[in-house]
Amino acid sequence: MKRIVTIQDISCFGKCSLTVALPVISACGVEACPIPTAVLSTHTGGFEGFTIHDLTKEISPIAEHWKKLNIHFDGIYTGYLGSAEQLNIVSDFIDNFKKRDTIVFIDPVMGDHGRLYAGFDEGFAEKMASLITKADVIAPNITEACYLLKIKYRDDFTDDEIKEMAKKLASSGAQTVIITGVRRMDKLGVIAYEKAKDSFIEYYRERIHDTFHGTGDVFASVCSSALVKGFSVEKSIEIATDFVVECILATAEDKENHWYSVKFEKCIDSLVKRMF
Ligand code: PXL
Repeated sequence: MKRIVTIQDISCFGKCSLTVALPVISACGVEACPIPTAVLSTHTGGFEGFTIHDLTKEISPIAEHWKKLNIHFDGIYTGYLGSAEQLNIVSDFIDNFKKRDTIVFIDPVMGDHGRLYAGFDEGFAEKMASLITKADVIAPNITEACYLLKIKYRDDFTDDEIKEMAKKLASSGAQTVIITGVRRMDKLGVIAYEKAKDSFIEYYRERIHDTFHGTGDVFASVCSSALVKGFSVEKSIEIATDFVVECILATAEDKENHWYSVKFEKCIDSLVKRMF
């Protein structure tokens, strides 16, 4: 069985980061080992008065213990990281644990819809741009791609402009750049660039005119698991996008009560069927 270490926060209510990654990676048939970087009462996307307890100091001791145990990871998947210090520690973690057959998948979680999430700034984005040079695969949304490249965000980038962004990001390191959240009239999907093939992948599904938190984490959890299991980039993107759409469809009718994330639990059975 393949094994992924996933490094991100645990937001106890709100279904994102680790509360998505752990069940979804497991459903894909991949062993999931979490390193929680912070404990929050909820995610930061719409709840007032959330609590946060930083766990930066725990990361290196966990890594040192694992090093002594000689634990091997087929995948290193990082999500929401809260500080420049955490980016440095994660960079060291990659140096210590990346073997020739390890896929490093970095989701540079920083913002969406043209804005950074609470607590992030341009300085953090600059440091994230340096961390992604160590990735095999990165999966920024368009906002994050803009911050990584220091480009002004627009909501009307053409396909060619997005392809150019993907190619530029790949030139700094990652073999595969998957730009998520590409919106077209009635479609939503991804544009990806595979450096080794010098070719693009575009995959679209119907666009549901609602936005939900946590869908980036759902996408990254499925996509990283599929890649680690040996699915092609194209197939991994397809399975991950289809699953996100299914989760959104399963949630949309109850958006009032379930505005904080998607009901991915309702769709786990179909994910399992795709992954085995
Ligand atoms: O889904 C990304 C994410 C992860 N973790 C925390 C967040 C968010 C997005 O808002 O607030 C704490």
